Amino acid sequence: MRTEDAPLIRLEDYRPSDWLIDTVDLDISLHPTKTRVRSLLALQPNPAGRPGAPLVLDGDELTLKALALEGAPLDAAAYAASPQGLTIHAPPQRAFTLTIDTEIDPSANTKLMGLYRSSGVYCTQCEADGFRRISYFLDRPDVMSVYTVRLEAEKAQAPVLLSNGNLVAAAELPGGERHFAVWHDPHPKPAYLFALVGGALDHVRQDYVTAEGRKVELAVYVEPGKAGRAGWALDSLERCMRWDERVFGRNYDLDVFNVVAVSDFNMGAMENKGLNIFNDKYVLADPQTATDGDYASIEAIIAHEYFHNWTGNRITCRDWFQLCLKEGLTVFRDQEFSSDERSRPVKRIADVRMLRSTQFSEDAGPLAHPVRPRAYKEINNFYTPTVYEKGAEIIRMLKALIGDGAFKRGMDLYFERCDGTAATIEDFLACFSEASGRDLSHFARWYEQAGTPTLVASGQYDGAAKRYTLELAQSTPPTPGQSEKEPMVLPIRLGLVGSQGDLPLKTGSRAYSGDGLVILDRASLSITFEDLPEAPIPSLLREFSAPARLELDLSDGELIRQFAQDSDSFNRWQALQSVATRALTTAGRAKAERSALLVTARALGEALDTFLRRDGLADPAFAAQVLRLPAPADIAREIGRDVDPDAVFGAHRALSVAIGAALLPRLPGLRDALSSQRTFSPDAASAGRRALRNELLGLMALAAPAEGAALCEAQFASADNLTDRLAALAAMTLVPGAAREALIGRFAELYSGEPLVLDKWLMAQALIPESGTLERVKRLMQHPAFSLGNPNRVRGLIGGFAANLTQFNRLDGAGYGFIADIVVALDRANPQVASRLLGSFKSWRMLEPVRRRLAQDALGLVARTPGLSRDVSDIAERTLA
Ligand code: B3K
Ligand code: ZN
Repeated sequence: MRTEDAPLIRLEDYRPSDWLIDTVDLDISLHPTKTRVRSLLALQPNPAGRPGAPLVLDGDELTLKALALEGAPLDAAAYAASPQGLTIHAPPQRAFTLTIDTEIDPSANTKLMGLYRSSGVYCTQCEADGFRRISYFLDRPDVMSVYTVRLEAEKAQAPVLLSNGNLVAAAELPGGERHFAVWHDPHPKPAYLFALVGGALDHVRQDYVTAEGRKVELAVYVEPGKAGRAGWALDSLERCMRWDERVFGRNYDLDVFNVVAVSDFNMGAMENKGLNIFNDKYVLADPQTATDGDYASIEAIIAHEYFHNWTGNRITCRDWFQLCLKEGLTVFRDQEFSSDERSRPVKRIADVRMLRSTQFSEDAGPLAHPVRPRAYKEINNFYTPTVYEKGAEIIRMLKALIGDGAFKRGMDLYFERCDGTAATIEDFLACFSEASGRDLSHFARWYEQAGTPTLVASGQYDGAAKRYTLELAQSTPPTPGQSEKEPMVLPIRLGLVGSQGDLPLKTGSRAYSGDGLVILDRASLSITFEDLPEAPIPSLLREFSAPARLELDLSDGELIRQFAQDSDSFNRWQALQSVATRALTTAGRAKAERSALLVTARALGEALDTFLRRDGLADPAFAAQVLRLPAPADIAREIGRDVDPDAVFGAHRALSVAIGAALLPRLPGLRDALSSQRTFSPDAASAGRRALRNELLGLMALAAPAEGAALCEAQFASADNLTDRLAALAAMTLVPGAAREALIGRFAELYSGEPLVLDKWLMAQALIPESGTLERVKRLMQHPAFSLGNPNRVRGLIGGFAANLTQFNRLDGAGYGFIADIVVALDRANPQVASRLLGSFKSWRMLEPVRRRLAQDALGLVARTPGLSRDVSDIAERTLA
C-alpha cells in the first residue's frame, strides 16, 4: 500500500476499543515453514466502546485455517477474512470465546516483524504492530490480556522454548522427538509485549532476590558456544535491578527474567514482558570482541529494557501517540543509571553529543515532529531521536523545574495510580502537577511543539553599581506543519564565573527560583544580579539543563577562561566546543577564513596543552571528551544553509591538524603515562584511560602521519583488547597508503569468524573521507562478511557510508544514487531497515544548491518506485514535502 493510500491516523480520532480480550490461550507448534498457531480469545464488549459494534481484528499477511465461536465453526456468511483482517459481523453482545487457527512461515519472514527465524532460532518482534502477523487480534496497546502460551517443537531443532511470564509445565511428547512448554504471564499486557523464542541456545544464569524478597531466576541465552560472552549482560542486569529498587523503589514481579540474543534484529532490543529479546550486538561482550563503547551500550540497553518492566509494561501507552510516555521516561531512567554507574559529567556530555547529532538534526529538517506526534501513517517511523532523546530531556527538565523531592513524589504517584493501565501524557503530568502543586500546562508544550528553541543571551556589567544584567530571549524556528511557535518553559541552570570561581547569585527576580536555576517561560526576560565585585562570565544551561541552542556572545578568551574556571564540568567542555564551533562555522562557510582558523587553533592548542599538563590525567574520560572537536556534521548543522560539506570537512581537518601539531611534543609522553600494564578491565576508569590514549593517537596520525601510522601498527600488534585495536585501525584510516591497506587486511584476518567485529571493520572503511570510498564500499558488499539480509551488516557498511559527510554528499550525486538504490532493493525484504536508511537524507535541504538538487532527484527516484512499503514511502514523501 502506498502512503497516499494509507490512512493518516490521528490522535484526535482516538476512541476506546469496542471489544476487550481478557485472556489469550496460544498453542503454537513451531515449524520452519508451516508454524501452526491456535489462539483462544476470551472476549467481552467494552463498556466504553460502541454497543453492537462488529468485531474487527487486525491481521497482516495471515492465512486463516479455521474459526470457531464457543467451539462451533462459524458460518461463512458470519465473518470476512483476508490476510489483513478478520471481521465477525454480528458477534454476541456478551462475553464469548473465539478460536482462530492460522498458519505462518517464519523462514519467509524477512521483515523481521512477527515470528521469524534468525540463524535457526525462532523469535518474535511484535512492537509496534507485529502480533497481527502471528494471529488475528485487537493489536492495539490499550487492549491488555492475560496470556497462557503452549509451545511445541522438535526437540533437536528447538531444545529451548521460552515465552513471557513463568514456566508452568514442560515435557517430552510420546515418541521423544517432540516436546512442549507452557508459560503463563499473570500480568495483563498488550499484544506488542508478547514474545516467544525456540532454538538451540546456551545460557548463563544467576539467582536474584528482590528487595521485597521475591526469588528470581535471571538468565541470558546466546548462540551455542557464546556463553563466555554473556557475563557482562548478566552482571549489568543484576546491577540495574538493584538500582531500580534503590532509586525508583521498583521491584521485579515474576519468577523468571530471560534475555535472549539473536543475530538478525531490526533495532537494539525489545522489552517483552519477562523475555527481553536483544540484537546480539547489545549482549555479547568480551575484551577481544567488544569495545569499551560496546560494554557501555550493553549496560545501558540491558537497563533500558529492564526498566521498561515498570515504565512501559506495568504502565503502558493508551495509543502509539503516547510512545514517549514509555520511551522518553525509560531513556531518562537508563541515562541516570549509567550516570550513577560511571561518570555523570562524561555521560551527560556523551548524551548531549548524541542528542545534538541525531535529534537537533531531525528537528532542523523535514522529518521534524513533536515529541508527541499528532498524526502518522506508519508508526514504526516514529521511533525517533525526538521521541526517545528529546522525550528524555523533557523528563530531565521536569525534574529540574519541580525539584528532586516533588519529582520523586510524582513518580511514586504515577506508579501507584497508573499501574496496570494504558496511560497518556496527561495522566503522567497530572501526577507531577499534584505532587508539586504546580500548573504544568505551559510546560506540556514541550510535547506538542517541534523544533529546537534558540536561547539568545547577552550580559552587561555595571562596574560602578556592581551590577550585572542578563538579557535572555527565546524563539523556536518553524517546522513542517507548525509555523507559529509559542515560548517554551526553559529551565536554565546558571552560574556567574569570576576569577576565583563562582560568584554568589543575588537577585530579586521572580524568574530566579534559587539554587542557580532561572525559569524562562516567556519570549524574553532581563535579570539583574547585585553585589558583584567583578565582571562575571555567565555560565548558562549548566548540565545542559534544556535542549536548546545557546547563542551567547563571549570572546574566545572569555570562553577559554570559562573552560579553566567554571565549576560545571559540562560547561567547561562546552566552552571549548563553542570556541571550535565558531571558528569552524566561519571557516566552513567561506574557505578564505582559514587564517582566522589558525589563530583559534593556536589559542585552543595552548588551552589544551595547559589542561593536559595540569589535570589531563586526573580524569582521562573527561579529557578525551575535551580533546574531541564537534563533528563535521555538527558544524554543517550549525551553518544550516547552503552547506558545502567539502568546505566544512576541510576546515575541520585543518583545525584538527593544527591542534595536533600544537600538542605534538606532549603526545608521546602522555600516551606512555596512560599505558596500562594491568590486565584488561572494562570499568569506566580503565575505559577512560583508553579513550584519552586513543584520542591522542588520532591527533598524532593527523599531525604527524608517518609517526602516527607507525604507532598505529605498534598498538595494533600489542593490544590485548578490541578497543585499542579498533582505535588503531580508525586512526590508520586517516593515513592513506599501503600500510593502511595492510592493516585493514590484518584486521579482517584476525576477526574472520566474528561478524560483529567485522561490522566495525566495514564501518571504519565506509567512513574514510576519500573519493575512492564509494568504490570500496561497493567492493565490500561482495565480501563474505557482508549480507544485505542482516540489519547489523547493513547498518555497519551502508549506514556507515551514509554517515560519511563528504562521500555520501559527493558532488557528482553518486553517493545519493547508491543509497537510493539500496533503499529500494532493501525495501522488498525489510521495509523498516530500508526506511531507516532513507532517513540519511533528512538534512538535504541545508545543502548548497547543486547537491540539494542531486539529493532531491535521488529522493524523487525512490518516491516514484512502484510497490514501495508504507515505511519507505512515508519517509520519502515527508522528506520531500
Ligand atoms: N520498544 C522497543 C522498540 C520497538 C521498535 C518498533 N519498531 C525497544 C525499546 O525502545 O526499548
Ligand atoms: Zn525503549
